[in-house]
Amino acid sequence: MGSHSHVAVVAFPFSSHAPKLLAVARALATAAPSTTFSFLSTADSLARLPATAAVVPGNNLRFVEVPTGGGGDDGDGDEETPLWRRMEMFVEAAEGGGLKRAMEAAGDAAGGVTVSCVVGDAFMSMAADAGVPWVAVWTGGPCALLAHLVGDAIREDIGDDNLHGARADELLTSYHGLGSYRVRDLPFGGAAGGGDMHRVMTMFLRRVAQRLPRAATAVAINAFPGLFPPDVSAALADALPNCLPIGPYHLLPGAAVAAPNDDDDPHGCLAWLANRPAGSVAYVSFGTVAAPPPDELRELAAGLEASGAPFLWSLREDSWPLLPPEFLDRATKAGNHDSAAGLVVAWTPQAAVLRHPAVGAFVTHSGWGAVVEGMSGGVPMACRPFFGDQHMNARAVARLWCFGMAFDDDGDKPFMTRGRVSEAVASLLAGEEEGARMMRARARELQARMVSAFEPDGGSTKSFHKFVEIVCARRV
Ligand code: U2F
Repeated sequence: MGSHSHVAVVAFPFSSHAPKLLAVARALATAAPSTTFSFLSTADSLARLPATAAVVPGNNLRFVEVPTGGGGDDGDGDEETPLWRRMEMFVEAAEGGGLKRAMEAAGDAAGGVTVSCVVGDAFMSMAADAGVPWVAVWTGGPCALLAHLVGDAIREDIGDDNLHGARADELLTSYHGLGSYRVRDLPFGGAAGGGDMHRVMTMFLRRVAQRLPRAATAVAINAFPGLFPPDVSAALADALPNCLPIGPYHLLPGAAVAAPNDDDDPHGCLAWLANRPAGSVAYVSFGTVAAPPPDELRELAAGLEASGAPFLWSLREDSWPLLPPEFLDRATKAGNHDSAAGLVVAWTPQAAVLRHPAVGAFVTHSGWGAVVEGMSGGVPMACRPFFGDQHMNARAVARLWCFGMAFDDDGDKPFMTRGRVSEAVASLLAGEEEGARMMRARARELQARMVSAFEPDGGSTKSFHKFVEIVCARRV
């Protein structure tokens, strides 16, 4: 580790990717105080990070803007341009020299110390051509990465349009590490935003799958060693150079941003939870992209009310008009008083919410961030997957780790019906049946394993040391 090395950490500035990369950047800067770290993202994505995001003990983390690729005012904050197109333009610009120029600018800003390693979101696979070692960070479900790595072979075998066809329930036993998953769980179908988003995501992920094995120096995954069965870890280790389970990223020492005030809990969720008994509240969130269709949203709302449990629901405001009439009034009125009903807000400090003792169940889209945050809170989950890795993640929650359940896709019925929701919530929170008790016990067990992974000789600690060594190695 030299006193003059300079590492660029490159974010993918959409959905929740940048905060996840920031957690890795902060942990690196904390672990290697004599190395300079430049965190590269678009102006808009940097502005969305907490005000204290760059504050680390060694004062060795700085933020550098990369172009949005939109030209003129067509920035990544431009709501007129669809998300898929903003992603496409951003990646095209980064591929076309934008990333290289931003790295040069970072070097100039660091007093002429050129970048000697790039740690980048795996989606920024053009970093492979930056002329310095590329250490990739995968933010999604590790098994989905495995599926993408052999995606072309699977597509040839099953056909792109057949995920829900005759072979939908077939187990992927002929693919190393994927034998617990069904064809229907594969991360290739659908995407929020329809056909164009699907096309763009498929293109990105194919490039990632081609470049990672050949060009990356190491690949970090957001899991702790031993979370997955040995065949999964072996398949990842075979396919990728230095595959390092250093996660969950949000638990790495130094990763969390210190909150100087209530900025990160503008709706007072933690204070609301403080008045609720332990394990009594259902927390509901579908992440930053997924949105249940209107009829399903109403079923979910009715199911939450029918469960009789207090609930905290993170729901983007554009969906509020879709809720049943008077639902919000009813929920908030009762929620303001005592134990009944709930609180609906546009944003929560989710990781802290899930660690709060009052939260006893999590209804989620099973994005990978949600899964590891649920685990770190020891909270059993009810999964309603939408697209990408979410089906595989839901399957793993319900069948591999058994700390939750997945709403089934019956084809004609919505995944979440009023009856299913109320039954799932009541059962996860306080069901006395064997299955429910087991899920709660498994959630606590996984939480404890996660804590041990970060002890001084724990698996994530050791992987992270190796990660730091690779990233900060002196290069001539
Ligand atoms: C995409 O994921 P999402 O952004 O939809 O979902 P998550 O991986 O679960 O991450 C969401 C993050 O946003 C935070 C939450 C997670 O860290 O704590 N958050 C919050 O703080 N407050 C809120 O009210 C709501 C969310 C994709 F859709 C997934 O399938 C992929 O697995 C994921 C990979 O990065 O990207």
